[in-house]
Amino acid sequence: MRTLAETLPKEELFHSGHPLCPGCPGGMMLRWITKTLGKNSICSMAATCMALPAMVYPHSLEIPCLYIAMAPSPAGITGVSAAIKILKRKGRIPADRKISVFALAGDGSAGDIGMASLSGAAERNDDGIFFCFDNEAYMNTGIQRSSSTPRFSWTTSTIKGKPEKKKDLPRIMAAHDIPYVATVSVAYPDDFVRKLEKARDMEPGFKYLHVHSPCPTGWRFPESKTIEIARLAVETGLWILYEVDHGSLKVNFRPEKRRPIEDYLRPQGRFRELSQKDIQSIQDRIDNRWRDMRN
Ligand SMILES: Cc1ncc(C[n+]2csc(CCOP(=O)(O)OP(=O)(O)O)c2C)c(N)n1
Repeated sequence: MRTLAETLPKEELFHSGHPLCPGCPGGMMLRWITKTLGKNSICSMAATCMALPAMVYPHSLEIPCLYIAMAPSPAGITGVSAAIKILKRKGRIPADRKISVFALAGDGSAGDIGMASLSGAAERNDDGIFFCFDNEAYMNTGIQRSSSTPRFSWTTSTIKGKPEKKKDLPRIMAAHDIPYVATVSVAYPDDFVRKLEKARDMEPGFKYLHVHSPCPTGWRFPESKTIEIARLAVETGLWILYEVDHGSLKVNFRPEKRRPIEDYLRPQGRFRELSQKDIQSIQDRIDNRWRDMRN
């Protein structure tokens, strides 16, 4: 079987020297996205850590980007894909040219500030791929809690741990009945790229990919451990890799024996204050969720 490195184009459209933090999973994600979607793509970029390679000079992202406010990155998909349609109709660009339109936003944009815009673009089934880079807080402005921050997690605005639960954005997006929703992880690149290729090659419509993105800076773990933490999230069953293809749900990876959630929580400084009771309550939630995912 060919490895991912053999399958993807050699050409790099995301370059080294970028301003992302050491150990940031966003660098890997941007490489896979740009290699899979190619030069003929346009990004609608919200204010997020991911915008830094696109806007800080010299740019490390070699594809056209609209750098727009936090809320309207999904509306960027709407506008750009409508413009492409009109330009094709007028013959200004070849009708058969495949141009991938995508939006990139953090969990704060996608789940909080831009949620109405995201829901609107999904309900209209506008043509593009939306990536939620979920590092579970507003990282770019100093690690403030978002609706995607998990319960009990330390952030600079929840210094005693966040009392509320994490919003389940992929499930909310699946409820929009769009052609494709998938959860992905930077520790599973083959699964990531396969799902992205599927979204790219599908009929026009709104596709949503939710990227679990461990952040060494905000989650308080050493920068060499990003992939390890990402893998532990999947092996403990906390982060479930699944896809909803035209309404049909499929779990893509079922750990043979789920590791205890403590293995994932303990290496992260943001969960340092958790009691055994808190840990057990997280374990119970995971067990319940897997019961729902039996089929
Ligand atoms: C409406 C609005 N509020 C606040 C900001 C300031 N701001 C810029 S980036 C950012 C953090 C974004 O967090 P998230 O969307 O989770 O992405 P991350 O930085 O974690 O990648 C904030 C709050 C903004 N640009 N616009």
